Amino acid sequence: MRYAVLVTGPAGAGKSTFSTAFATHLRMARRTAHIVNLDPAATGDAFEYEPAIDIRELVTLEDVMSEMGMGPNGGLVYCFEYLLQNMDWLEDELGGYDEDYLIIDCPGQIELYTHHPFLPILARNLQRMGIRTCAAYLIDSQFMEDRYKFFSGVLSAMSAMVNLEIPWINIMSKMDLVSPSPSSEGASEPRNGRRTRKDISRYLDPDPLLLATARDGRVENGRFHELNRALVQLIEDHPLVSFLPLDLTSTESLEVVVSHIDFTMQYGEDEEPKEPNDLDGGDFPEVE
Ligand SMILES: Nc1nc2c(ncn2[C@@H]2O[C@H](COP(=O)(O)OP(=O)(O)O)[C@@H](O)[C@H]2O)c(=O)[nH]1
Ligand SMILES: [Mg+2]
Repeated sequence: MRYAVLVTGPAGAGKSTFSTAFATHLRMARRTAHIVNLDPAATGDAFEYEPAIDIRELVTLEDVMSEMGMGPNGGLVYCFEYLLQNMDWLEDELGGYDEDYLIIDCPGQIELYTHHPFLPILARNLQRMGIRTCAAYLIDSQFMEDRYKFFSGVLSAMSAMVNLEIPWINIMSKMDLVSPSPSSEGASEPRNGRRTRKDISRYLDPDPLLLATARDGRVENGRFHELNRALVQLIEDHPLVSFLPLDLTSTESLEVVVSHIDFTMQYGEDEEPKEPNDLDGGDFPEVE
């Protein structure tokens, strides 16, 4: 059985960094892992080691822009359409990998997740090739600095999730940047600009009331009140999205995320289905 994880999410979320750490982790556990780069705009030094398969061998954004006279956004869409028309190229490239774990590092154009059929078509093709596929959607922990930005991230994750009909997990990346303050544990609001565990858990398991309450004591803009209320209702009625915290400075945190991905794909079909380690996300326990 072959496995593939689509590593998705907006630009700068940490997809390439996570893909590399994930591959290194699997290799250290003596599992064969290969990185597949599907970002035609990735710069040469984006990876610590060479991707096994690289869309840039088929098409690069640079060439499309210079040869077709396209801008970066149109150029990217052209690149994906070109890849979809050349699925046999990908199939040939993938043909050499048996019994393996493919980590597919996707580009960050948000349109790809919300509007464009690229990822659903790609996922269907992988499944047709007999590759068991799941997706991980990353958002940057820095989104928690701005509730509106955070909820726009939540809504993008939801939209991507309903478009892509495969098993899915959401990851809050770069948790090393938001270590909770040990002295104010249990308090509900950040103190001295530091976040508390309870505060963080309201984001990992998104609490729609964060949207409804004013921040920094400022009065909410009345025009958006109704819209925010509708969004609160939507998220309450469809609690589809919660985030696993990922702190790449902690091996344990990476292990928890990997065990969830393994569980999502039921990795190792001959074994008993495994329960993921530490369902509550390790360092950031849920609160009632
Ligand atoms: N502090 C911190 N920075 C990170 C982490 N992961 C990625 N970054 C930084 O975030 C930026 C974007 O990362 P990259 O992996 O290229 O994001 P991508 O566009 O989603 O592939 C880079 O400057 C990385 O060094 C992390 O876990 N912690
Ligand atoms: Mg990248």
